[in-house]
Formats: sequence, structure tokens, C-alpha cells
Amino acid sequence: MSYATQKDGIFPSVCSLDCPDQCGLLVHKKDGKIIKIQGDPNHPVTKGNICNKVRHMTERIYDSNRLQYPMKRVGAKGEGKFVRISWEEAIQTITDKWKTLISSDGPESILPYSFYGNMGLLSAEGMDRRFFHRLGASLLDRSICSAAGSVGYKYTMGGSFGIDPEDTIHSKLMIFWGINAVSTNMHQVALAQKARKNGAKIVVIDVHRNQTGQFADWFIPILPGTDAALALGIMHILFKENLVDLNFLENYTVGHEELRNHVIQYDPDTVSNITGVPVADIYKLARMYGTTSPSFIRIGNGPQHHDNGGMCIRSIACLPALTGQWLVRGGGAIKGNGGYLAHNAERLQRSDLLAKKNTRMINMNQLGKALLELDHPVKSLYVYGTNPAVVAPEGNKVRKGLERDDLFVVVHELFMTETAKYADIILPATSAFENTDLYTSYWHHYIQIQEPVIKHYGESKSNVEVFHLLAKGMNFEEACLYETEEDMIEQALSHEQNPYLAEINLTSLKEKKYQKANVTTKLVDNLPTPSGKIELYSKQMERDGHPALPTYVPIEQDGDFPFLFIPGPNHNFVNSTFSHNEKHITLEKEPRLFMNEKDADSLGIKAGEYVKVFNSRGACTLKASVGETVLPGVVVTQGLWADLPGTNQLVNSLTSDRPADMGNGAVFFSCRVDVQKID
Ligand SMILES: Nc1nc2c(c(=O)[nH]1)N[C@H]1C(S)=C(S)[C@@H](COP(=O)(O)OP(=O)(O)OC[C@H]3O[C@@H](n4cnc5c(=O)[nH]c(N)nc54)[C@H](O)[C@@H]3O)O[C@H]1N2
Ligand SMILES: Nc1nc2c(c(=O)[nH]1)N[C@H]1C(S)=C(S)[C@@H](COP(=O)(O)OP(=O)(O)OC[C@H]3O[C@@H](n4cnc5c(=O)[nH]c(N)nc54)[C@H](O)[C@@H]3O)O[C@H]1N2
Ligand code: SF4
Ligand SMILES: [Mo]
Repeated sequence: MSYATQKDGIFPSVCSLDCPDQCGLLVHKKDGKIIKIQGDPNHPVTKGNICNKVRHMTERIYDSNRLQYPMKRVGAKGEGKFVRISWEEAIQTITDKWKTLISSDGPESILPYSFYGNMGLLSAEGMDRRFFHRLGASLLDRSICSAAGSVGYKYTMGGSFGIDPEDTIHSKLMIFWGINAVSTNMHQVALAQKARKNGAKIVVIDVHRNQTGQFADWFIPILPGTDAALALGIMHILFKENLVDLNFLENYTVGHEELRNHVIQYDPDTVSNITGVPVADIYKLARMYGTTSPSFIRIGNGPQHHDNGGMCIRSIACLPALTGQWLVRGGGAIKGNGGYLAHNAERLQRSDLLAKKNTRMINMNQLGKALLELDHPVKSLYVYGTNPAVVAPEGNKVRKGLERDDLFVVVHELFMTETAKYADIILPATSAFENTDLYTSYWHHYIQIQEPVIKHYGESKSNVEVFHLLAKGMNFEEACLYETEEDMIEQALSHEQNPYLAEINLTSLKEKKYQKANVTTKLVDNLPTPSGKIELYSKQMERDGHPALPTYVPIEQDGDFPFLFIPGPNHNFVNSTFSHNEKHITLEKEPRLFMNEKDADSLGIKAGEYVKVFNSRGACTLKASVGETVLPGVVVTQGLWADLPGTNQLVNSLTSDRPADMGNGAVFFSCRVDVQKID
């Protein structure tokens, strides 16, 4: 009997959220309903601990506001007025419209728009890709999250490969660099606590003294967008004071002599002026880094959401090589670890179905532009696993685009999100607990299978199920569009190019639930860079129009507004997920604007007062929190809040859609604003 049909018991599951920790879960059921969710005590990384968000996940699964059946719009776009329809009518309406559009405007007038609201490979990048490849729809460049940093890291290290986080308990120095790990990677913090018991020092480099800053032994505040300069300043001192591992540099890197000469210009005075970090602290940090082993850097997403984000991560990623840390257990860095668990994307996504179709690529960070400014306009948008009206930059432009009368919008969702309110047709989505799917972490080394633990909620359907129906409605005949979840998992796991997956298949996963990538080689013996070595000097970067050596490039001026605005994630939501759930809203209370006392004083703003935050793109209203958690000239807010009645808190009204230096990444944290007291 499947887990879903059993009324009572405890069943294995996986957290589907976009979070590096990807926990193994145990789901407790009574009378067919989930009554409790706990961390799997046997999972080697989860170790029985999960975050508060998911401990309260049952409140979301059974939230009375959850969407239960398909609906069609009866009010104006954005108004949120819908009536119930059948699945037959929904699929018929969508496929009729798409057939008409394909003959009048071509298939590229249809744009799928998705992200990782559910990290399951089948849900997020499986049957959807097959379907839209077959259709010949516009392609989406999914660049909103870590694109710039991933490209930057790849120039140095060849791909998404760092160390095994389980080894970091051996580290003696752990640097959390631009990551709010207490909120966003709690199991790395648990490992840090173990390391600290063994004598490790914890350093946090951030623009905001948030919960992770408070956890640090030493918190180093830095000005936004200047981290590459700090990394280069550390290199300057390491070379000058002979704290580098020449043996390692000779054997495992290219370009260390060029780098040594290049970093002469980044002396501590210069770097201090750029970063706001005092000269003495730059020396202290560099000497600590140069003399402590094993040292580990957990590179976060913050520093790469900037104009210079790719180069910044590329620069930080050079550091462990200078001190030879990649050969020490517990030494090195993690930016991402997705490379170890790379699956067979060709077989899963079937890009061959796209073969002779002449389509185009649209950057998801420029959705507003794509909806308003293209010569050959997008006529239909199919949204799943993301909430662009809240999370995408230039929010006002996005919402204006969504208002277009001639745009046919379908949204597949669990909740009436801000985006769903603009839909012509809304389709109800299952939660991940209702599906079969395959999960690979981008931080730890485990791969996990999810089998349904509860039945479908109302008439909801999974992404895979909806694409089966859409394929049928479009009269597509390819067998791969109708394959089962288990077929797809087998195909994703049969990947001769990835030896680390050798022992892992559908049967073994069904039996064991999670398995570790079988990493048998030393990372630096096996780097997928052009030279096979760590590229301190990168010819590829030169060919791509970047400086070949790590370099500090200032962020753009972005108007005359006095403050740099950092709108990052919060503790109790995951992006905008949970922003519609009462329990999580109560835990988080309301969005605040953290500002320095000096700035607040000069504007006459007192803690607890509401302020207007604005620039040429938009405005929002936030509650001021005054203190020393940010440097003067910097303001920080947390969370992607819903557009709740009586509020004005869509922070992406203020962010720009200009692309970062690499990977078409987003520049959420490189934008300027002004702040005004509200009388
Ligand atoms: N609770 C919770 N967990 C989450 C999420 C969530 O929304 N909430 N989101 C998930 C997702 S999709 C992602 S990508 C990750 C992101 O999680 P993280 O990797 O932690 O990234 P951010 O929180 O975006 O930014 C990290 C930190 O960078 C700081 N920062 C901003 N600019 C700079 C800078 O120029 N230099 C330095 N040194 N620091 C800077 C911010 O103040 C913040 O503390 O978290 C995932 N987990
Ligand atoms: N200002 C600012 N903006 C940001 C960021 C920031 O730090 N600051 N962070 C950026 C980052 S790093 C990211 S990754 C993005 C994330 O942004 P999004 O990808 O939009 O993430 P969520 O807001 O969590 O929205 C995911 C949606 O998917 C839905 N969903 C969940 N499971 C399923 C499913 O199985 N099927 C379907 N059809 N739907 C499902 C959920 O209900 C939810 O509404 O936001 C970006 N935007
Ligand atoms: S959100 Fe992250 S920490 Fe919380 S249960 Fe899911 S994977 Fe674990
Ligand atoms: Mo993300």
C-alpha cells in the first residue's frame, strides 16, 4: 500500500523548498492527514533538526485559502475575481488559445515562466521542459537566483564543486561571506557550532549584522558591492607576508605570478577606502586566514546580487588556493555543490525536441521588458513554481505587463498569489508531499526520492500531471510526453558522464530514501576548467570580455539617491512562499527597514515609525528599525512580502532589471533609494 493511502503512521519525505539544506523529513499522519513534520534523525545532515518554517508546514498544506479547483477570471486583471471551472474546460481553453496563437504569431509568442518553488527535478525541470520544447515556445533564461556567482565561480573552479559540508566540522576558521546562514543554511550553522567546540573561530562578513552576524565570533561589516576588493586586499597581504602555499600554487593553479603582481595595487589603505573595513581589520583577517588551517569559506548569494556579482565570487573563490586549503580536510570553500549530483539533463528535458525550431531566449529578470517592449510580443505566459509579481525586479513594470489585455496568462499555483490575480486561468497545484519526485541538494552530497505521503488536495494536480493533460490537449504524439514519474527518475539517474551517481538508481533510492554521491576523486585533481587547474588567470574570461585576473569593479551609480538598498530574504518565509500563510506572517510580524542611527537622526526618523522608501522606479512603506546593524548610507529590509490589504511593501518595485556582469544575473542589492519620514 502506498504511503498516501495509509491513514496513520510515520512516513519518509523530503523538503521541497529552495533551500540548500534539503532536509530528510518524517511525516506523521493521523486519519489520513499530516499532523506533524519532523527532521529525519537518521539523515546524516538533517540529524533530526528542521527550521521553524517547515515545522509549521502543515498550516500551509491545510490552509483554508489553498486553491482547490481550476478557475477562470471574471474581474479585471489583478483584481482577484474568479469562478470555478472544470479541468476539462481549463485545459480546453488553454490549448484552444495556444493553437490559435501558434498559427497567428508562432509558438515563441508563448513564454513558460518558472523557478524552484518546488525543487523536485521532475516538477521544476522535467516534463515542463519536454512539453515546451515540443511546442517550440520561447526559452527562459532562469537567471534570478545564483547565475552571476555561478558563472564567476566556474571561471575559477570549473563548475559547481566545493567541499563536502560534513567535513567542515574539522575547520578551525569558518568564514560566512555574504550568507545569512542562520536563516538560509541552518545545518551549516550546526556544523559551525561543532567546529567551534573544537576550537574554530567563526567570522561573518556582511552588510547587515543580522542573526548570522550575531552568531559570529567576529563580525566584519562591509559596504555593499565591495567584497572583491576585500578578497584582493587579503591576497595582497598573503603574498607580501609569504603566507601563500607556493607548492600548491605551482602544482594546482595557473597564473599565480601574474596574480602576485596584479594585487600590489590592492594595498590595505586603498581597500579600506573602498570597503569601509578598517586597515587593522584587513591585516587581522588576512593573517588569520593565512595562518589557520583548515579554513573554510561559505560563499553566500548576497555578494553576487550586484552589478559586479560574478567577478566578486570569482575573486573570493581564488582565496583557498593561495593557502593550499583545497588539500586539507575541512579546508576550501562552498559556493554550490550541484556538480556532484549532476543528473542526465538531456534525457530528462529532451532538448532534442526543440531541434529545428527557431525560437528565442528571454531573461527572466527582464519580464517587464519582455511583456512591454518586444517587437514580437509575448502573447501568452504560463507561470508555475514562481511568483514574479513579487519576486522579479522592476516590479511595477512586471505588473504593468501582466495587466496587458491581449496577454493570455495561466498560473499553476497552491495559493492566490499576486501573480495568480493577473491570470486568465488558474490551475490548482499539489504540494510536494502529494507527488513523486527526485531531489538533489545544491549544498550537501545527498540525493533523495520523494513518494507521495498524502492524497491530492481538492482537485489539485502536480506539474507533471498538468503537462500530461496539456500535451494531450495539444494532440502531441511523442511518447516521452506521457511517461511516468518513475520512468523519468530512471532516465535522470542513468548518466554515464557522472561517475558519482554510479551506485544510485530508482530501486536503490526507493529502498534507502537518500544516498550520498560516491565521490572518489580529489577535487583539485579533477577540475573541469580549460587548464584542468584552478584558474587564478583565466584566458576564457578574457575571451568573454572580462579582466583575466580577479578585479574590483565598482557597482553602478544607479541615480542620485543617497542610500544603497539591500532587500534580501527573511527568516520565516522562503522567498515569497509562506507570505500568504497566517502562521508565518505572525512569526515574522512585518517588514522593517534597518537604518543607521546617524542617518535616522539626520532625517528625523525614530525607531518604529513608518517611512517612505523610494526611487525613480517605485516606492514602498516600511517600519524603521534604527541602530548600528548597518553602516551609514546602507538600508536593509528582509522578506518578499505579499501585497496584503492596507500595505505597500513590494520591495521589488524599487529594484532594477539591468543585468549583472555575468550570467545575466539579477542586481537586487545594487540599487539606490531615498528614505523619507511619513508625517
Ligand atoms: N529563511 C529563508 N531561507 C532561504 C530563503 C529565504 O527566503 N528565507 N531563500 C532561499 C534562496 S532561493 C536562496 S538563493 C538562499 C539565499 O541565502 P543567502 O545565500 O544567505 O543569500 P541572501 O540572504 O540573499 O544574502 C546573504 C547575505 O548577504 C548580505 N549581503 C548583501 N549584499 C552584500 C554584499 O555586497 N557583501 C556582503 N558581504 N554581504 C552582502 C545580506 O545582508 C545577507 O545577510 O536562501 C534560501 N533559503
Ligand atoms: N528583492 C529581492 N528579490 C528576490 C530575491 C531577493 O533576495 N531580494 N531573491 C531572488 C531569488 S535568490 C530567488 S531564488 C527568487 C525566488 O522567487 P520564486 O521562485 O518566485 O520563489 P517563491 O516566491 O518561493 O515562489 C514559488 C511559488 O511556487 C509555488 N509552488 C510551490 N510548489 C509548486 C509546485 O509543485 N507547482 C507549482 N505550479 N507551483 C508551486 C509556491 O506556492 C510559490 O508561490 O526570488 C528572487 N527575488
Ligand atoms: S527549508 Fe531548509 S532547513 Fe527548513 S526543512 Fe526545508 S531544507 Fe530543512
Ligand atoms: Mo535563490
